[in-house]
Amino acid sequence: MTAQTPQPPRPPLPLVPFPVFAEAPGGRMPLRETARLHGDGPALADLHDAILRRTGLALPSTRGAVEQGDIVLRLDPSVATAEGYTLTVDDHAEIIGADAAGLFYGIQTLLQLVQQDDEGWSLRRAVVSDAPRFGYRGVMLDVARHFFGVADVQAFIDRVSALKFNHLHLHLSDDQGWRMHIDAWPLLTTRASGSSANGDPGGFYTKDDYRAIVAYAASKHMVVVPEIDLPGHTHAIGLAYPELVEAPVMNDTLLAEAADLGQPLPVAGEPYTGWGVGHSSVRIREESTYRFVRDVLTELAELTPGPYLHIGGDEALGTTPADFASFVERVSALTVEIGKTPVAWHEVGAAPGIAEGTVGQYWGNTTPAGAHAEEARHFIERGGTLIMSASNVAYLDMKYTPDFPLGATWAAIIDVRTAYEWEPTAVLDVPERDILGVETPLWTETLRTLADLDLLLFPRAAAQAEIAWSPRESPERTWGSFRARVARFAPAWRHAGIGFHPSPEIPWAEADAAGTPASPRSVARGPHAR
Ligand code: TNX
Repeated sequence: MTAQTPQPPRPPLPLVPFPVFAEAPGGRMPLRETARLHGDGPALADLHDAILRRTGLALPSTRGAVEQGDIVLRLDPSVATAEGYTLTVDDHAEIIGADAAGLFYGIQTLLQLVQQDDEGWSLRRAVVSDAPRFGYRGVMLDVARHFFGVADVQAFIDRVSALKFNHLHLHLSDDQGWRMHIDAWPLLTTRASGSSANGDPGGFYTKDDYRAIVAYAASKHMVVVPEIDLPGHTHAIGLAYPELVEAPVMNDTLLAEAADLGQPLPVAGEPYTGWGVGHSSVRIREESTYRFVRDVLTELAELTPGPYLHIGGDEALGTTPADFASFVERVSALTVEIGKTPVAWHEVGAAPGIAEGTVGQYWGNTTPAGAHAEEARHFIERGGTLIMSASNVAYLDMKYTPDFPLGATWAAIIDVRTAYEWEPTAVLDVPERDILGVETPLWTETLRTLADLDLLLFPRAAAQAEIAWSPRESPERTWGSFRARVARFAPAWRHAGIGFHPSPEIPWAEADAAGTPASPRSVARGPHAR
């Protein structure tokens, strides 16, 4: 036997979310303009376009024999469970998807192996096999507090689908504005969509706009989950149809915050531009309200191929428990009747008779307060499941640091480490089978542009993606491993024009020195004040 010099452990491959299995044999496969792509369908076009965007190489496709340096895409349901794939990079690269989504995710992983050094572009050699932990991996975008047009939403989809998120929850209505055209109630868009938080201009989606978002999302294997927030968060409806809403009801927090922030209080029939919550409600005892809700949900369901309709239910602070229960019981049943699975914020679990199978979205703390845990568990008792969005770790509109220029602080200050170190099954101590998945919400009271969204999303959305996708027991599911891996995303993010927050918690510079030089076109955007 010859004595072996112990080798330092190789750093993990720079992959986020980290796969179920990923080995780095070391070395590289050059990526040259002579490489060819094998495969067909949308995955082939995705791969071609993504490599072009990242490297400038326009690789041709071929039906010929596989040669060194080529990239092969194929489907084989036996390689993994749903959305899974295998990937090897050796003298050629091969991705085998268990299904079309798996192929798409294999491509996203392959793109994370792209590097550039003195010898040009290459792929790190790798052996990967992978499939998600949770079937529901969501991101919520609040397009009500500030409106984001179709192009911005598509750019948002590009960003989060690359991290293997597969549900896009669109918060389409709130006190500050209504964002979805409804044929049966046309004044919603002519009278209730022009406003936003802070007095900024609003906007709305035509049905074609919404279809375009749904189709684009589907092309990136994302399901749109539309939300109409009811019975509260409905001040804007009153700008169009005053007979559907109650007069504003003030609460102490609203009054204190409005005074503190110098924001106006809600006035019936006028656009609400502050950030306060809990002051509005539709009229729960009027039949016309249910005609309205039925029309809106029916039209939305017709445009939505995914299984879910989110009916809101949060912060109905001016509504009695009995009225609230009767409303959400009726509306959850109506949603089922329309053929969709209702999703609702966890407060809806306070109603004894919510429709069976309703999915609850938990937004309380990782140490649940008051009745939150009980309300959330009631969804499970009614045959439903839970989406975990614990606000003190998963709310990406919270500031990274107390003095961060954008974002809120009410739930917590969420630095990158806090966003990374939480476990969805531990929050309410429920078994994994009762958890549909994880969602990271981005509320937009303080966010007006795609650049604002980027700053709050990156790098924390990468942390949430790993919680949603990677196995709990993986040796790389540690903060130390994550921060080293995510640091290596900086060049690709800069190249894609993503102005991430250069948090000092992440060793960006070391990763830059160790690997890929930044593209000359790139711009690092730091936090920016208005
Ligand atoms: C709470 S938690 C809300 C939203 C706000 C957000 C701001 C929950 C379901 N609702 O109405 O936009 O806080 O962080």
